[in-house]
Amino acid sequence: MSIIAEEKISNLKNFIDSHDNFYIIGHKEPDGDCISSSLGIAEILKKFNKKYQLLSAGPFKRPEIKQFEKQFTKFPKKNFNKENSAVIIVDCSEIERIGEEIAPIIKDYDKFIIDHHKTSDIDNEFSIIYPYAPATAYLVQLIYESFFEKIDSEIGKILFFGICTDTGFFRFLDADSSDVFYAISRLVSKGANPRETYSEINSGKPFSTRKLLGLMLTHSEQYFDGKLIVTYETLDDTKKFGKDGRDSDSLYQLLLSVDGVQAVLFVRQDTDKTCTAGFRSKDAIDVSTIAAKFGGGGHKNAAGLSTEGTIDTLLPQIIKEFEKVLN
Ligand SMILES: [Mn+2]
Repeated sequence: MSIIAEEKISNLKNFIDSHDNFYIIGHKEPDGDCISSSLGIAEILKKFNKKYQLLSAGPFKRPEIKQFEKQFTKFPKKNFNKENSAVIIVDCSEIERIGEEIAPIIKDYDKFIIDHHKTSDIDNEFSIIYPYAPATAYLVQLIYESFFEKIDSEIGKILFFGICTDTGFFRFLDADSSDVFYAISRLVSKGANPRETYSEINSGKPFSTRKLLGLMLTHSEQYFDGKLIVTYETLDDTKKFGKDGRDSDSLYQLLLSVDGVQAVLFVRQDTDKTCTAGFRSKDAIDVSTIAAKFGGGGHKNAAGLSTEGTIDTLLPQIIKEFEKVLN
């Protein structure tokens, strides 16, 4: 049983049939789901004897996707003719998120979108968008299986990796996800290895990211009887330990596991005058509305913003907004 309507599958089949060449592209700052979905679509196109180029604005910062970087280029190696070529966009519904340099290049081609982001309100014959799908790689698996029935072992492993990254290794899946587990079991029966994949995703991190994590934990403070935990990263912290990236996922995970916490706020001083903030929350608290008050946005339980200001001025303002919903 597939959550994807048959009509949607035949729309995609028609789209593939009516073009010879394809650009495949996902969002900038790619993650495992974005990369594995792109590779899954490439495999499908290969089986239909179509030409394709894998594009990504990068950067390939996450250690677990590094091994796939050489299969992607930032710009097309050669330009496909607009008459018989098209773009398939995965794990992304907004052209801006593809990257500002690449967006103008693909602008005039026919496009088909495969995505699971909640921000998307596109629903036409050139899209397969299911916001309740836990990963785009899961949608790509279902598409693949509807075209070819049995999945090949190599691509099965890659799609499994994509589903694992977006579901936090199944931690974000709810009780209603038996269909997802059935799909996963088909991948495991084809050779996908949960233990190896977990170790691939959770290793290779630079030591400095652990030191930075330590600083963030030391800076953290509780507010409103512990319902909110706040931490920050100064320019000095970044200089010391932040050059090789950070591990925000681990930070949020550690702080959200504290007894009584409902939301976590993280503010980073990016430049002398600008800050980035990240928000995470548990079920009831909607952090996207708080982020929106400062020009940001996102999902109910995960949001972010970039704005002018310093940690000293911005933090108290955001905490004040939290006070309204947490006190
Ligand atoms: Mn995704």
